[in-house]
Amino acid sequence: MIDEPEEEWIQGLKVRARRKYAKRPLKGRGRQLPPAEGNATVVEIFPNQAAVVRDTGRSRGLCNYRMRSFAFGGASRERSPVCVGDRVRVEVDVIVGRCERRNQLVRSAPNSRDPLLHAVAANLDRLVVVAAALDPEFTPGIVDRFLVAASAQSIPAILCVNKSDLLSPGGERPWSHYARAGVELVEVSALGGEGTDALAELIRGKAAAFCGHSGVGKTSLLRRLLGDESLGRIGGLSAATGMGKHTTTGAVMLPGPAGSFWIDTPGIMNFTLVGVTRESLLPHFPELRDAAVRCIPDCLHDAETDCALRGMPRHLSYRQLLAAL
Ligand SMILES: Nc1nc2c(ncn2[C@@H]2O[C@H](COP(=O)(O)OP(=O)(O)OP(=O)(O)O)[C@@H](O)[C@H]2O)c(=O)[nH]1
Ligand SMILES: [Mg+2]
Ligand SMILES: [Zn+2]
Repeated sequence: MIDEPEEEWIQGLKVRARRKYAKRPLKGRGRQLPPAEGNATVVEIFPNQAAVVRDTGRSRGLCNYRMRSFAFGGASRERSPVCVGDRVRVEVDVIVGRCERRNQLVRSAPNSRDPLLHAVAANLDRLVVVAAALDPEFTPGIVDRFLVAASAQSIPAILCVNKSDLLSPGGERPWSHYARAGVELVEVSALGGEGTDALAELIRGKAAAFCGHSGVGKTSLLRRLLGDESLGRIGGLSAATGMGKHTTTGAVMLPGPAGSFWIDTPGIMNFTLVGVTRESLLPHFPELRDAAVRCIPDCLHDAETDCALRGMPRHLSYRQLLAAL
C-alpha cells in the first residue's frame, strides 16, 4: 500500500500543527495573576489583539498579548487568552498576564467534538437577561437557562423584558411569575424609554452583561441607556423566521455612568452550565427547591405524578434542563 505512509505523513503534519497552535499552557510558564496585579480591563476582542481601558484613564487602547505568559483553563483549550471583562496586566501596550476570574460566562458549542472554551464575559456584578415581550416571542426555557447559568456562577441576575410597547393593555404577561419567584424583573421599552431608568438604577456603577436571543433589543437598550444613538449596529428581524439576524457579532464593554461597565453581547442560544449536575440543579430554582421539601420521599421532581412541583411555572424548564444534563 503506497498511500498509507503518505496518509500517516499528512496526519503527522496535522498533529504537529495542532500541537503547535493548540493554546495549552507551556510547562512552568503562565499562571493567573492575583487580582491586585491587574492594571487594565479588556473591553473588546479582535484577532490577536484586545482593546483595554487602563485603570489610570477611561480611553481605550489596543494591545497585543504575549502568548507565552498566559495560563489557560486547565484541560480545555481556550478560544482566546482573554475575554471581555478580564482584568489584565498591561506593560507598554502588551498584555503580559490575565488575573484570576471572579466568574465567567462560557458559551456552549454543542456541535463541536473538541470544543474550545469560549468565555463571552468575565468578572460580572450583574447579568441582565434580556427577552422580548413579543417579536421574538417570550420563551421561558431559554430565560431559565440563562438564569441558571448566572446562578451557577453566583452572578445576581435581572430579567429584563423589552419591547413593552408591543404589549396590549391588560395583555398576558407570561413572565409575571418570575417576580414571585424572587427574580428581579423589569419591563422596559428601548423604543419609548419606559422602565429604562429603573433598569439603569439596578446596574449603576456595576459591571453588567446583557445577554439574550438575537433581536430582543440588547443593543437598542444600551443605546437608550447610554444616550448614544451611534453605538453598535441595530438589526431587524428576519421576515422568514421572525428571529433576530445576529447583528452584534462580538461582546463589547461600554463605559457608563458612575464607573459602570455595561457589556453588549451577540445573541447567543445559551451558556454552558459549568459545574451544574442533575443533583445540583434544583437549588438554582429557589421556589422549586422550597416546594420540594413538601414532596414525596425520593422524588426526582421529574415525571412523578405526585410530585409537589407539578404545575409550578418553572417545573417544565427544570425538567428540560434535567434531561439535558
Ligand atoms: N417595538 C420595539 N422594537 C424594538 C425595541 N427594542 C429594539 N427593537 C427592535 O428590535 C430589533 C432588534 O434590535 P437589536 O437592538 O439589534 O437587538 P439585539 O438583541 O442587539 O440583536 P443581536 O445583536 O442580533 O443579538 C430592531 O429592529 C429594533 O428596532 C423596543 O423596545 N420596542
Ligand atoms: Mg445587538
Ligand atoms: Zn417531586
